[in-house]
Amino acid sequence: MQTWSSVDVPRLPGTPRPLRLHDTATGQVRPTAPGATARMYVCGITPYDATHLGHAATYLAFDLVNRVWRDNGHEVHYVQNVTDIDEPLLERAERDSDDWVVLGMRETALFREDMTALRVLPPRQFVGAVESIPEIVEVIAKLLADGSAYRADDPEFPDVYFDRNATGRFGYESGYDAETMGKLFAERGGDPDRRGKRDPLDALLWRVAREGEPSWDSELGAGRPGWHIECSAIAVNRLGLGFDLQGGGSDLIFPHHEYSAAHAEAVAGEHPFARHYVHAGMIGLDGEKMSKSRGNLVFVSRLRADGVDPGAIRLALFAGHYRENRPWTGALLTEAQDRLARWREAVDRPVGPDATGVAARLRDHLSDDLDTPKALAAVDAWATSALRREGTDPEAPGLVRDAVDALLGIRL
Ligand code: 5CA
Ligand code: ZN
Repeated sequence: MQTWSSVDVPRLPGTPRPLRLHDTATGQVRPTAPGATARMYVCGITPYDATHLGHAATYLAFDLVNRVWRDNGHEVHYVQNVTDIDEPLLERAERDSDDWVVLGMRETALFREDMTALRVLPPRQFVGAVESIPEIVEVIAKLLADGSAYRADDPEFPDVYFDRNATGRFGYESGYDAETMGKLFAERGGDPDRRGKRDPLDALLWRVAREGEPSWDSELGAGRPGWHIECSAIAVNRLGLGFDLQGGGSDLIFPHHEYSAAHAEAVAGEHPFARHYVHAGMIGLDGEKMSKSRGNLVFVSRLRADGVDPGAIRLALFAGHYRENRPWTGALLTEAQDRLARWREAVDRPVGPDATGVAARLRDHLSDDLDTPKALAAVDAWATSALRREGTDPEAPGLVRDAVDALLGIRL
């Protein structure tokens, strides 16, 4: 699939700080330790509706990871998928008498536009599930061949399932107990009651064709892939095993990232799938998680159409910590618009207080598990001082402009 267009990132003077991030698998904030090229996979959208502020918050968090790594001199090999075939997409197309292919293409195009407007650095590879079916089939065939997968005991629909105990490590990524796993598996696309499975928590790898459903011919028989194997195959085939970061919202901790990891580790006989599992909190609206299925959505494209500066959307979402579940409110946006105006006014001055400390504090806070509230406060302090006409450094406004651009992705 075509990715979106890139934006220039200014290089900053001074000393970058290596990035530490919270890792779900260990429950700790640990240093990331990428080589010359940092390797990141972030789960992409299921394109049946427009990008809402929850999606945006998640992609913006990983955009900060990308920016901090680049500041540290790493190349970033960033891969993102698009789940352009899955149950929710088919259901929405059916509901609206739409063609699922056209629906997916339309929403993916809008997503690219939203990401471009938000100045999110694009993935190097933006990969659809449909275009990846041959490579996904290859991985499933390997899992079947080595006994990590099996056919459901159902002569009519012998779907392929993953034996969740194939690696002997199942559960290490989420750390959830059996009860939580059972509940989340059922809630988030799993099929615990499906007849013919060996264990209720075994996950679907290949769904044999049903009448009226899209399917692809393959050595597994006609059918379509399950969800977790999609990300597992797309990630490992581009980044290799043991890549630096697997990311997404916290609703993907289980089952999605647990199984993606288990599938890949079972095929390779190696551990781990990713060295960090990083999860963004959920953005809510009116007391509930913002979600397409609930319909309580604020779309990025709607705000853009209303003339909201995408920089203000960034600031509104960065006002809270990425790992916290937090609500979207009108007040949050108004405060962000005020802050953006203040910062712009401050950097538009010909001189200001010395700004080397601002760049250093931005780096300190962002490298500490993306502490954006403190990073914003550091810029606030400089802007307040500049607007009080303190400082006479002619370099300062330009340095703040570059630091906010490079590290927060906001053009002042
Ligand atoms: N296609 C799959 C991942 S492979 C999927 O989850 N798609 S999605 O469109 O439902 O979500 C896209 C990304 O946005 C995921 O990382 C998801 O965790 C995140 N996300 C969804 N809702 C919210 C929310 N309310 N707040 C924060 N992030 C969210
Ligand atoms: Zn995924």
